[in-house]
Amino acid sequence: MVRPFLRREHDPRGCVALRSPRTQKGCDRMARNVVFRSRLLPGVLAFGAFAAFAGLIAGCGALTTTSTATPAPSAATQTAAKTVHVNLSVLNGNWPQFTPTDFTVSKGETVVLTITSFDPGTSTLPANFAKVSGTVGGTEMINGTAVSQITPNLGAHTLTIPALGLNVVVPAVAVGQKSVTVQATFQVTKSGSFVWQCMAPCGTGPSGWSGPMAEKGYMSGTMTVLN
Ligand SMILES: [Cu+2]
Repeated sequence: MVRPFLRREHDPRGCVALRSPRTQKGCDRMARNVVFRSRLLPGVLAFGAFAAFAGLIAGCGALTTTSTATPAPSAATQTAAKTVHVNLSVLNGNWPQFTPTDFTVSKGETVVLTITSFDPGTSTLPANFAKVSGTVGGTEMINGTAVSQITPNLGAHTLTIPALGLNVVVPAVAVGQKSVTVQATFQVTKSGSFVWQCMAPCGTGPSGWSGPMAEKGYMSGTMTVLN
């Protein structure tokens, strides 16, 4: 296969005919180069074909891996990560007192707020603060029963954040009971510092707005919402 190729290219132009030692040496070198190229070329082509085929296989492999490597998180995981529980108590000392009064949640979370009150004292609620607002479904659970409002004169306290339209109502502990449990669920969609206040006149003085209603750490506090 090589020889006809050599003869056709070089012999008619005089390599064989001119045969001086110098030209013969050049002819021999040209012949070797042609032989080398003619042997090398099929190898190069074969390797190129192999590389292209291997690249194709690798490409297919990469494509398959990409399509299956990022599974979406399940809805259950997302919900679990966003729910947070906040537990407060209302103590019945000389002055009624929420504890703690300050708490922190994060923006985007669903807050399950549980308030356990030990206070049997009643404080008649202003009518608009006897209604639950700003919670999921506009209700709260009182001892396991969903309610949207209470009878104003059975109230004791509220946890009210005017800036968020949130009003959670805490009734007085019923006669014969040790405590009452209120559970309210709400979502926080804004970050920042939100002051809450009890809107029942549960303090001292003629208006009920002195004493614990006027001093920090009893009937008001701060909900911090981290971004
Ligand atoms: Cu109060």
